[in-house]
Amino acid sequence: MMKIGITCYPTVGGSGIIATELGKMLAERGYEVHFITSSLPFRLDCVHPDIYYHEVEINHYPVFQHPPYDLALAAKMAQVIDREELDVLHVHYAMPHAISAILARDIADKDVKIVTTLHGTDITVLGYDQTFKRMIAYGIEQSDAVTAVSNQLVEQTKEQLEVVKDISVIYNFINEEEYVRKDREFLKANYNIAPDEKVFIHISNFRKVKRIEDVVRTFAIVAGQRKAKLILVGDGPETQPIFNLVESLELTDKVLFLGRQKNISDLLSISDIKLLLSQKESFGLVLLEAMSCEVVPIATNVGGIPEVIKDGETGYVVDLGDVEAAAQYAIQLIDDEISYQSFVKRGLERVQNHFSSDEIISQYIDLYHKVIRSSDDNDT
Ligand code: GMT
Repeated sequence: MMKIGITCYPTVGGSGIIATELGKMLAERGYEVHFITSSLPFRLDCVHPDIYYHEVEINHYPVFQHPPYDLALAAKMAQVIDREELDVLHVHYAMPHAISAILARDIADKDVKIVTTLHGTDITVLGYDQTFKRMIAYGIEQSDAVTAVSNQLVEQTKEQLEVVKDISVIYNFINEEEYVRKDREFLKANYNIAPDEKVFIHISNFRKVKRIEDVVRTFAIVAGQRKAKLILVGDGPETQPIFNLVESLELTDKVLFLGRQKNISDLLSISDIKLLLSQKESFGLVLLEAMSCEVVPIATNVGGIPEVIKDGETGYVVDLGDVEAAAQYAIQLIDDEISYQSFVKRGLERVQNHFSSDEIISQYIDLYHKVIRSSDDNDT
C-alpha cells in the first residue's frame, strides 16, 4: 500500500486541521501515513497502527543565532523518505514546507513525489513579500503536483506569483462524524444564555485580517433590536482591542470571550448564526463546520467564501465592512423561522453534495496515483 508523508503546521488553524483529518482518513482507507511536524498535530487524537509521527528536532548549537527549522525539517523529511520508503510527501502551506520538501527530495536516495496544497495566506500575504515571492513560486513550480483550496486561490496564485504550473482545486472538507448538531441545550444555561436568546458565534485566530471589529459592530446592531448573545471563540493579537470595543459599546454582558476551545461542535450546537467578516479568506473552513452543525453563516464576499456559501440559499454574503447589511440579514433570519430552517436544510445538503470527506479524500488519492503514474510513464 502507498506510503504518504504529511507535513503541516501542527497548531490550531484550518490547514493543520485539513492535513490531520486527511491523514486519519487515509489511514482508515489502508494507507500508511507519516506525519513529519514540529510537534504532535493537535487534532491527531487517535491511535491507529498505520499512523506514525516523526518530530522535527531542532539543533540548538550555540553558533546558530536562529536555529534553522526549515533545514531541520528538510533533513527529517529526507530521513523519513528513505527509512520509511515514502511514495508521496504531501505538504500543506507552501512556506516553508514546499521548499523543505524539495530540498529533502534532492537529498533522499529514494524517489518521492511532492504534492503541495496552498491554503491561503501562504499566497495572499506571503506571496506579496518581495523576499519570499520567488521562493514560493519556486516551491510551486518544483512540486510534482499542486492543489489549492478554492478556484479563487488558484487565480490569485497565478496572477500574484506568475506561475504557469497546473494547480487543481481540491476543496476542504470536515469530519462529518464530529461536526453534527448535538443536543447541548444545557450549555446555554451554563453560559447564562436564556432559551429565547439567539446565539451568534465567531471563531478565529483573532488577527486583524479577520475584522472581528465588524463582527462586534454587526452584533451591536442586532442586539439593539433583538434578544441575542455573541460567543467569541479563539485568541490572538486582536483579543484586547476587541475586548475594549465590547466595553465601549456597553455589550459586556452580551458578549462571551471563550478563548481557545477544543469542542467547537458543542459550541456550534448551541449557536444560530455564524459571522465571518474577514478581509481575506481563501476558503473559510469554519463555514463548513457551521453549516454542518446547522448554523447559518453570514460572511464577506472575499476570496473563496462565495464558493462555500451559496448566497441567499445556505447563508448570506455581504461586502467587506458592510455591517448594516450583515445585521439586516441576521434580523431577517431571526424573524423568519421557516426561512431560517430552509437555510439550515440547504446548508446541510451543500456540505454533503460539494464537500463530502469521502469525495475529497478520493480526489487526493487519485492525485497521488496520478503523480506516481506520471513518473512510471517517464521511466518507460
Ligand atoms: O492563514 C490563516 O488564516 C491560517 C490558514 C491556516 O493555516 O489554517 O487558513 C487558511 O487555510 C484554511 C484551510 O484551508 C482556510 O479555510 C482559510 O480560509 C485560510 N485563511 C485565509 O485565507 C486567511
